[in-house]
Amino acid sequence: MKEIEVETTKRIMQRFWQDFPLDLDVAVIGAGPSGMVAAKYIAQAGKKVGIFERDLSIGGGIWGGGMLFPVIVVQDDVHPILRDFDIEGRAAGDGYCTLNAVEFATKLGSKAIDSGVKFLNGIEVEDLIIKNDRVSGVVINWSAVSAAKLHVDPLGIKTKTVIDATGHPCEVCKMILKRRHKLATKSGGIEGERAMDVENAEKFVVNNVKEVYPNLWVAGMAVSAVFGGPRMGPIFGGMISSGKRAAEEVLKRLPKE
Ligand code: 48F
Repeated sequence: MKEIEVETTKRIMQRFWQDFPLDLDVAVIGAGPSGMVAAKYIAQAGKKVGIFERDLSIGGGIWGGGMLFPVIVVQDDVHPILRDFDIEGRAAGDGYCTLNAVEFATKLGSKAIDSGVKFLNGIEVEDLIIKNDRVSGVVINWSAVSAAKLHVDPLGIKTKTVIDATGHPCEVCKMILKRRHKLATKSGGIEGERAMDVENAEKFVVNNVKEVYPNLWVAGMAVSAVFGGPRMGPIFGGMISSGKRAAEEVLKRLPKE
């Protein structure tokens, strides 16, 4: 007779291992709005995509809306993206609409899953694998290990491309500098975010989606931090447009099957 306790353990281990990617086309770091949008469009094109998220929950900066009011504002021109994720915006008729933060976070996640994205939550990217001056993988560990300050060696995953969607801290780009390489920015380093200026910030995060180091792209708020754009607050049209642009650019560069 099967013992349910052991069966549960076995099934969790087996299923986790079945789904766990050792070799990705694209590793997206950060399951905020820009990362989830980028991941969905790339997976939809048939590529193998994993999102590594340090927290147990997806959504990044979405949940808190503006100052904990769980409402998000987007511009009307992102309706095509909202439709791809089945998200209902409430239009005001003046170029802007509001979204429920919970609906926004959960539908970005569920539609990305439906497109084939593997979410690897509770896992932190702590370093990069760099060979011949190109990123060729990510170094991962359980977030619980760093939270508990345990000395545990990480594991490595192979990937053709990495997207830094870690938001304001632009953590993946900082890893390039930590390993004494330069970024494709004016100074070769992180330019740092400027003061809030919503209109310019929204354009900046879309227009500056770039490959900042061979095989490393930046999307979302990390774009502003790395290239010196303004901050913006809880208006998210730029975030999802930046994710979509990152997907389009990365897809142009990935080998065709
Ligand atoms: O911050 P976040 O939501 O990034 P985003 O897509 O969106 C920014 C907006 O939320 C908001 C804004 C818009 O107006 O200003 O801030 O640019 O999501 C980033 C995610 O990355 C995770 C982090 O937990 C968060 O969920 N993250 C950060 N560093 C790592 C990481 C890491 N080293 N490994 C794994 N996950």
